[in-house]
Amino acid sequence: MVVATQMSPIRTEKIREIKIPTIDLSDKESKVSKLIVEACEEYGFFKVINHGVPHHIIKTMEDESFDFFHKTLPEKQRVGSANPFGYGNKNIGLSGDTGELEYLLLQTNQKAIDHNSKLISNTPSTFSSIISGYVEAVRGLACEILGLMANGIGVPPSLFVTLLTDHDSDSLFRLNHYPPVTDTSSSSSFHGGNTPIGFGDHSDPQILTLLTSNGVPGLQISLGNGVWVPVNLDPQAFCVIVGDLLQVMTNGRFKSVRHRVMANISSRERRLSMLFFGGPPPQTTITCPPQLLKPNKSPLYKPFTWADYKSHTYAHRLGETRLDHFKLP
Ligand code: GA4
Repeated sequence: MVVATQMSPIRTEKIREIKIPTIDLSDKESKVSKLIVEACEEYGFFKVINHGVPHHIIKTMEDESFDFFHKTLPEKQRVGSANPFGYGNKNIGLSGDTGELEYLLLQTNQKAIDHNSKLISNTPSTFSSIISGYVEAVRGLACEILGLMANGIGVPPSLFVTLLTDHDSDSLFRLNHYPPVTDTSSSSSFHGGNTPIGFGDHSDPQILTLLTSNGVPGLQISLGNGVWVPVNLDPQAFCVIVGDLLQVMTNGRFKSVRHRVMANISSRERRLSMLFFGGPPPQTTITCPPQLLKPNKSPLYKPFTWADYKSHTYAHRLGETRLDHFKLP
């Protein structure tokens, strides 16, 4: 059912309510792998509950994040401006994109965590162990989900899972803070619509993303053709977002879903989201393994390394469909 239409001088957008798949990972009776595969094929997006990441790990990370964002601007800027890693305020990426948010974007290796903890917190060793605890727990969940996906499509789990467990895996951690926007007339982030944007329409370049938030709304996923679906997320769940690399590795069977965050104009509360982006080691060649190529179906994309794809990503705007550049004729 279409419940609202936002008039836009540039494109017609419809907001639709659908039931986003919610998968209970503790349900050993159900065909969890099959449900995950169906969700990746249809939406490139699903929620997981009973995922095994202890609530206190999520809550402590959330509290630490709010502590950081409550600091003064000069204190936050001590982390260094996001280039692309560090503290960002309304600027996204390196090509001039903007949104109504502030964020921390960090690499997940221990050296980077230790270095940044000294700049972020007054108690760096405590902060470092909180962030490492969170990242490792969520990486574990990402590996479990990748293993279930692999099972569901009939390839050995190690084919996917080792990409995130490798010592050089290139995963990122991001904290996004969307404060309430009270004066929309001062926003420069309309992106052609009537409502300011928190984080513009894009797909994630990595393999998969795990997102949790404090329950304040804003996230929407695209069904294509200008139809957007709001995602209501309770803080006990994770959203799983298929990234561009997984789309290539499954030869287009799984969809890397476009998503966006509307600016926080409807709530007085602050929206916080915490995202783990699972990426492989930079020199990994990304291609569809032969066992996943269906008979009579040729590869859709030419092989490329993750390092190549990242350079391409950072040389372009947020909203671009980057995989088009790697499509085979
Ligand atoms: C989208 C997913 C992740 O948040 C991110 C983003 C990155 C950034 O903010 O630095 C990018 C964006 C993301 C895709 C296009 C480029 C790069 C901003 C941007 C304009 C950290 C990532 O890996 O790609």
